[in-house]
Amino acid sequence: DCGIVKPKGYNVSWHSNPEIEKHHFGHSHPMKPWRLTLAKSLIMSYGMHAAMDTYVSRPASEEEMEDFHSKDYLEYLRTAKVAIPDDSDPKDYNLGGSDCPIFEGLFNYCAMYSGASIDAARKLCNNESDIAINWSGGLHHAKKAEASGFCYANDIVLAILQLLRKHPRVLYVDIDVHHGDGVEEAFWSTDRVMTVSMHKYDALNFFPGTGDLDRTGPDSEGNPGAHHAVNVPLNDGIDDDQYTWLFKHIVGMCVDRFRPNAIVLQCGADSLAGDRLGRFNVQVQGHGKCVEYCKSLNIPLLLVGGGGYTPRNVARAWAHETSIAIGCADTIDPIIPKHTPYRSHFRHDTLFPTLEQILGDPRPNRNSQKKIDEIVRSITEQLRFVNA
Ligand code: ZLV
Ligand code: CA
Ligand code: ZN
Repeated sequence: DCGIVKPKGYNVSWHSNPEIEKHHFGHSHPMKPWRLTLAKSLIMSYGMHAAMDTYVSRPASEEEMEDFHSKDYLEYLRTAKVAIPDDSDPKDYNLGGSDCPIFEGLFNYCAMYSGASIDAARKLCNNESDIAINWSGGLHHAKKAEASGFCYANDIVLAILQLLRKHPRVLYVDIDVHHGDGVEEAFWSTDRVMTVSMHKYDALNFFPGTGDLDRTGPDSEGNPGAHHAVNVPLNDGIDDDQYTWLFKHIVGMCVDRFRPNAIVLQCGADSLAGDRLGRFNVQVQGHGKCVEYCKSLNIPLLLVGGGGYTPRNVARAWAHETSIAIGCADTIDPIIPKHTPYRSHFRHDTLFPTLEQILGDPRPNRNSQKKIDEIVRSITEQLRFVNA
């Protein structure tokens, strides 16, 4: 144990369920729920659980999931039969292809990660938590009646709907390398949720192909949602300095103009350097700075996971970010404790396995200062129309 204690007068809740980690999308599928086991192994071996209120989450009820999803889609999801993924014919609800295969226990998996996000949001609403964490959530592509990009139920939308029962305004921020299209679409026409996504953008060659700078909300000026979608389209290879500067600058402006009562941060770890599907050069430290900045705002904060396809780095990032939430990031030993289960998985890149991540082959940085300046100028202009 590393002598970590509960911060006084500050509550962090951690919502998880080992059942979730047992699900498999298929052997060649990049989404590995097992990465959650690895993250939990780090969090527990550092003794961080002692500093949090820990909850074994329960599955969401179908009724709770109907807050966003259609009855017929949920019915299909619940009864879908396991089959070999086949991309050759059009799918009902986009289910059963290679991105969104039908696997054993699929509905239970969805209900479990959704239940954890809903519970986490309720803890914030009751003032029982200052920060609530669900690393198994963050599945931002799912639509009302459609699976998309490894996401079947949108736990983020369900959690935000809980927060809106109490809070007038919720800010959603998404640092997954992919565009948070499902959450953006769900709240496209309301001024009660502002969505911000930073992502690799390439309309033709990178999933999902949406999220350009000029997609700011409904075009009709009378629509309350106008100007409430913020998109930060980036190119390959962005580094820690550029990324964290942009994050703080843009989220800072959004908070000033929108004055949110709660923040949901999707911490997709596929924005890290060396990710199997990602394109960025963000380090664990830079990724964590985004969490640290949101915490420093002193607004109820929900942290969810998301993408992340190099499991050892996903575990590093989410363990580091848990330590930021409980306030012990500066005091824990970066060398991973000897007794950590699966410790050998972290030996891959260094002699002593550490929490800090080592870059793989650095990707050339394709983000010019000129492009960064243009993004900031455009979003500054957009936010002049937002007045909360
Ligand atoms: O991290 O997929 O590019 C949140 C998240 O944001 C595609 N899908 C779709 C569009 C046409 N395709 C191709 C179908 C690919 C089928 C299987 C893979 C299998 C092996 C390795 C990589 C992929 C893959 N799929 C890479 N990118 C995709 C994307 C979906 C990305 C979802 C990101 C989810 C959890
Ligand atoms: Ca994103
Ligand atoms: Zn992603």
